Amino acid sequence: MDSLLQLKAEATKEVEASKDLDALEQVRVAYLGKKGAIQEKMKGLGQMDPEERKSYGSELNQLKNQVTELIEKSKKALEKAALDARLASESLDVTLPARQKEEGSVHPVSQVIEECTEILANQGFEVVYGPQIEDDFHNFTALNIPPEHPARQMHDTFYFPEDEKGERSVLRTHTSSVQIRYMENNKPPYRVIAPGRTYRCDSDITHSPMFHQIEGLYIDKNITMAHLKGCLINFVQQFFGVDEVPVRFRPSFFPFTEPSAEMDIGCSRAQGDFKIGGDDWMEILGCGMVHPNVLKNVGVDPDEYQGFAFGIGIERLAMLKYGIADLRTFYEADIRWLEHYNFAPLDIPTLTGGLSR
Ligand code: 2NM
Repeated sequence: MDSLLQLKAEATKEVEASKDLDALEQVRVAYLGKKGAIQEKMKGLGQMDPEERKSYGSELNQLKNQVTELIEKSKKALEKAALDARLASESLDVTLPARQKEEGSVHPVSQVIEECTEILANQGFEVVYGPQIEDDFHNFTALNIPPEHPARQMHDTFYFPEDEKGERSVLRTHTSSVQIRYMENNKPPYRVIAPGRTYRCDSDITHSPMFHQIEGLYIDKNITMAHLKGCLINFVQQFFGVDEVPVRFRPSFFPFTEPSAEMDIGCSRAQGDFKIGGDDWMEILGCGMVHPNVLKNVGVDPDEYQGFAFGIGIERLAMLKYGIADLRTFYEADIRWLEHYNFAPLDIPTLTGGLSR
């Protein structure tokens, strides 16, 4: 009996000395395990006479239950202590400053498309879109571009392989094709702009095989070159944010307009710096009165309707307005470059998104 009391005293001492769950488990194995001290004593029961076995067995069982209870209690206490320690060490310091939220910014190409769209939408132009893969008719033929025209040649245009009908699709070389589609499907009068990607087989420091355009078209019964000039002068004044932008219109040639012109703005360029105003001229867009053949090709009577069209290169405009020196940087997808321009994302639906159909 004394040895059981001693065993209980030792077990109690060892349980109390267990500072963590691992140590406690070792104590449990030492006393209650298959080869533990209590189990060993159980084995001795067989050699005892019945009377002794009964009382000793009962004492032993009681001891076993007591030690089990002791260990369970200690286990709960240790688990709680471990959880408390974790809660204390992992607590949140709500007084720490918030981590900076990373926000995206708008690419200069998107920014300029939005700026142009806003200005022209205020002049009543509606935004339209069309496919980037075009057929020969919408990209060339309807625009009065003859079969032998150099723009159609392999080295200027990206052609797809011939289809079953022997026809070759192209990556559109301008967004005029969008306006052709619009005119086919709508009745004049109309005023539309078509922004988007365009492709030409050209790649050097000033040319990218993919670039962006915004083309405008205004058709009604009495639209003249005066409206064209008014529209574009107003456009550049708003775009560059100055009241007096010197402009000039130089005669030019496009198969889809007659007469055709190029618009220059007066500027000064000193040591790579660009300023509006000065004795220098910089070409910024092409324009003209839509050729009667183009109107006929889309089912509009040129004796009843006429109007103007223009085409603007977005990258060129962005380079002028924001002082971007190298065209190639537009397509490098360098986050640092984007952060440098840092155009804030609009949190209202953009005009380009909001006005499209
Ligand atoms: C330019 C210059 C002049 C143009 C013509 C048309 C259409 F479809 F109406 F015929 N859209 N855009 C045009 C006219 C484009 O880009 C330099």
